[in-house]
Amino acid sequence: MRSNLKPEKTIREGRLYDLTEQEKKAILVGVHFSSAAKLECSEQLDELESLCETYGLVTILKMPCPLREYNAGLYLGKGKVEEIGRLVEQLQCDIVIFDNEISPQQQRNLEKAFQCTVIDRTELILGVFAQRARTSEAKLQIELASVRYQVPRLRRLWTHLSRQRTGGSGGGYLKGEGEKQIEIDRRLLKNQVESIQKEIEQVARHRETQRRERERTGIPTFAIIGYTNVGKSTLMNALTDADVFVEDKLFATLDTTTRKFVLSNKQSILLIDTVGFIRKIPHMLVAAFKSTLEEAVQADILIHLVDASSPRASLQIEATLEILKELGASSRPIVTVLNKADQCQDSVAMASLLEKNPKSIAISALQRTGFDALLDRMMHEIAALRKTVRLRVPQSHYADLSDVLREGKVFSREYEENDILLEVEIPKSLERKIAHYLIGEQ
Ligand SMILES: Nc1nc2c(ncn2[C@@H]2O[C@H](COP(=O)(O)OP(=O)(O)OP(=O)(O)O)[C@@H](O)[C@H]2O)c(=O)[nH]1
Ligand SMILES: [Mg+2]
Repeated sequence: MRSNLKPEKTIREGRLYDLTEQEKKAILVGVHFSSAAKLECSEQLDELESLCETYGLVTILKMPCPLREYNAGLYLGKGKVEEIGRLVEQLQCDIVIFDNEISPQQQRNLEKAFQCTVIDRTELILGVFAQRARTSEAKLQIELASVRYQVPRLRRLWTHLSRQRTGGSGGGYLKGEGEKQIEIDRRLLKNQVESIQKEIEQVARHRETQRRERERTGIPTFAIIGYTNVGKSTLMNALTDADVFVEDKLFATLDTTTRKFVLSNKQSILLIDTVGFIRKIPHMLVAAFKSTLEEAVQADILIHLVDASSPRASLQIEATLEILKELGASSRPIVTVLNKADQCQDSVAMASLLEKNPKSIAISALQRTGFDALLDRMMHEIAALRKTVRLRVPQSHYADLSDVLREGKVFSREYEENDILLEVEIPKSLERKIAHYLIGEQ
């Protein structure tokens, strides 16, 4: 077995087990249940290849395999497993990556059959995140996700160690040592999960305070969300001086960045750059990044950025909307923005995207075109966030409304005995503050 699985080497360190520099050739395997689904399977393998490239693995072969019957032990049919085993040998590959999720048991059996490391898409995504996490919060989040991922797989890591120790000469360890170790390790991991969770909660509390603070000021917030690598950070940089890291690889951004921006009508807004989404995002990642993602989806308005030049644009839109639904954010106002218009060779594809997504706006974040239409639309969306209300406020309470008056636009002010009558346009986010004084609205 060429791979060297050691319990102390985990994805947490940003490397998939112990692959050395020369050992990084990968075979990618996807399955489809009908010949009609083969094209989609191949497209998904292209995305898996991008993930591999981001991680630093070289894809040698992509294999869309027809699957007639699910094999509980090996996932694929026996003949296919033998074929892949031979290819691993011939092509001197070090790792086989499955686009679909495989069970820890299947993983073990396949490693035995292929005589090399076998992982699935989830583990690769976790590896990519681990490698690219920069801030302490992102590091904590990925640590939590990978520890959760490791728990059911402990046996695999320890079986190897156990075999190694008992097999050699000079006594070694007793049979079953690995089993006992699994129990100890499971407990250790459980403690680890709890302590990381506590730290994350603390960060999340801080984030929540910041969010409340923003809500208090009533400045409208826009979150730029969308599939990974569509140009979210490029747009953020083009509109503000955020200087966010941009790269033509997946998951360049793992943290949210917020910047103030002033629209041409002098309206201040906050713009948030967010971590990108991906199809079949591992659940433990969504759970671990919940506080980061929540901050994004709780923005007043979502700018859903799409890479219109990608042949997979429609699938990516679907995947993004699906994740928004999971996060409970699909009812937020969404502005669909078709980016990379400069790179769209296929005008028919662009026209079809515009047709399928009515009211969407085409831009190039890189060449800064289409921005006027985008900014106009943003102003329009803000207007829809505001409403005009009539209030009766006792003079002694007038100071309570300082936020409302600062963020609102007062149309009329009349004095009546002890009260002040106001007609004022306010952000809907401040509605709670005026509820007590409301006498009418438009
Ligand atoms: N041609 C073209 N390329 C663009 C445009 N916008 C962004 N890009 C390129 O797309 C790649 C990804 O850009 P990012 O801004 O990092 O994308 P992102 O959505 O923030 O990606 P993640 O943070 O990884 O999710 C970079 O190579 C950008 O230069 C555009 O309008 N046209
Ligand atoms: Mg980014």
